[in-house]
Amino acid sequence: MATLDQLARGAVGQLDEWMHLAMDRTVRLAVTGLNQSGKTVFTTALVHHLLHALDGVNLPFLQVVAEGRLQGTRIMLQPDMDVPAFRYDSYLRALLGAKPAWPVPTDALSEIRLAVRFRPSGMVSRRITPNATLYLDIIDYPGEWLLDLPMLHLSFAEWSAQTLQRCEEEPRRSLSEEWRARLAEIDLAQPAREEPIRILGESYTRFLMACKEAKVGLSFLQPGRFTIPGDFRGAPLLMFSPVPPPDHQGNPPGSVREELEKRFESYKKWVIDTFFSLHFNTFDRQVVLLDLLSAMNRGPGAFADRQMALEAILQGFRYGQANLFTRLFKPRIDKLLFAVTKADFVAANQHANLERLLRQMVARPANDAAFSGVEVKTQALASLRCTRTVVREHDGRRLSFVQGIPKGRDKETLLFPGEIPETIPDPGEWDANRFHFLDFEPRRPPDAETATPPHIRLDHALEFLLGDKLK
Ligand SMILES: Nc1nc2c(ncn2[C@@H]2O[C@H](COP(=O)(O)OP(=O)(O)O)[C@@H](O)[C@H]2O)c(=O)[nH]1
Ligand SMILES: [Mg+2]
Repeated sequence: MATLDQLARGAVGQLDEWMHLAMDRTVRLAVTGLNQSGKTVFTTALVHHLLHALDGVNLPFLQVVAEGRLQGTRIMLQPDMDVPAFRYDSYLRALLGAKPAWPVPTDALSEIRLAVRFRPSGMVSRRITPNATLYLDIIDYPGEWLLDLPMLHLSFAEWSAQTLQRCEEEPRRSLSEEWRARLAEIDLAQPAREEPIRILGESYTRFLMACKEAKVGLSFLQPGRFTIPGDFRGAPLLMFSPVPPPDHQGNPPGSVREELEKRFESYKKWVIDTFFSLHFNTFDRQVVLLDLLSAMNRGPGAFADRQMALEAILQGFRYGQANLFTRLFKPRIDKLLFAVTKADFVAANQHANLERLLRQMVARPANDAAFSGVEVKTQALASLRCTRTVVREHDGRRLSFVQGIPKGRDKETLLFPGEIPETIPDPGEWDANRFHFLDFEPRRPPDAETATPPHIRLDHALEFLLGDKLK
């Protein structure tokens, strides 16, 4: 039985929690983006720089640090028992090890909680609490899960028709051959049996995975969980496929077609219940990361597909409209950051154009969100800067190069990555290999034991996301 002392301590704990909530000192910051957009590295860097903010000069633009009010940051026990932990330690070990390596890719939601202690700047809050604590939960989740938003207001027949129509164009056309051959073979009116449905579902999943492969690099792949299944790999929910419209006999009860439709509907319901109601509704602030440069490497087709995927993802952040999303959920997100990651692929003088491109890509959702009172920022950043800009004369012109270790090599190389256009080029303006931005190996700073690794504008991002909560 609990002693009086324990009860009292419990009550104090609760009161403390309540005080924090009342004083608005808890923030749930969600980080999303498609596969490989840089979520894990961003979250790791964010945690690392906050933990080391007192050591040095790594976050000059974060006011609470610049004003000397930060007292320290600590990793806390995670609040949600049923959510995987964000493996900060192992990611950091990989990045800053003797032979630095990028973290192993992950494909599920994970979470980490920090407590940031600081001295409030205002007279009143200082009188109430000379020391304040901001509890910061950071949640990293796959952007692919948001790709399902447009499915939620489609019927199975509508979604099937749209998906099949997309398969009339290359590269989807060739990649979908095997799956479409199976569709042609299967009698959708026959009584449903597990095996043919599974074979069809697996074939459709293989098609999606082939579209996703690096050299094709398509992004608009629905259902999102088919490519990033998380815990539900192999469940019937993730085992269906779009189908052509029925002929005159319609949907006989108990048929394959009816079973597929049932799975589609339960997928929608499950996605809403598990992700949107359980997680998405609890986010206060959202970061959307975009790997614009790798998308440009893949050429106009893949780039346009990425833009379509982005539009779908951003439906979640289009407030103020009577869309399904706002009817289903009451989003409480009050700050939204769109960031192009890996800005260190290009020289510093190209960052302004990178930000311009980003602004064009997210103009509509950014405008809608801002109109509804959400604060929006767009910026370019590098969570872990792996190159430095070197300016050299070349044929009488001053050119900006980057110097770093390209992926797969072991020596520093000086490269001219090319220039970022001011606007998104029209499909006709992309000659073959117009863009060729290289990936880099993570670089260990020479004084890795003492110094924090370099970044680009991570402190600006932090000030935007948390500055007001650390006042
Ligand atoms: N040069 C550079 N590469 C980065 C940076 N952040 C991420 N990357 C690259 O992008 C890859 C994917 O990053 P990751 O954080 O795992 O992406 P996630 O799938 O969104 O979690 C990494 O393996 C790196 O190759 C960065 O700040 N600079
Ligand atoms: Mg990741």
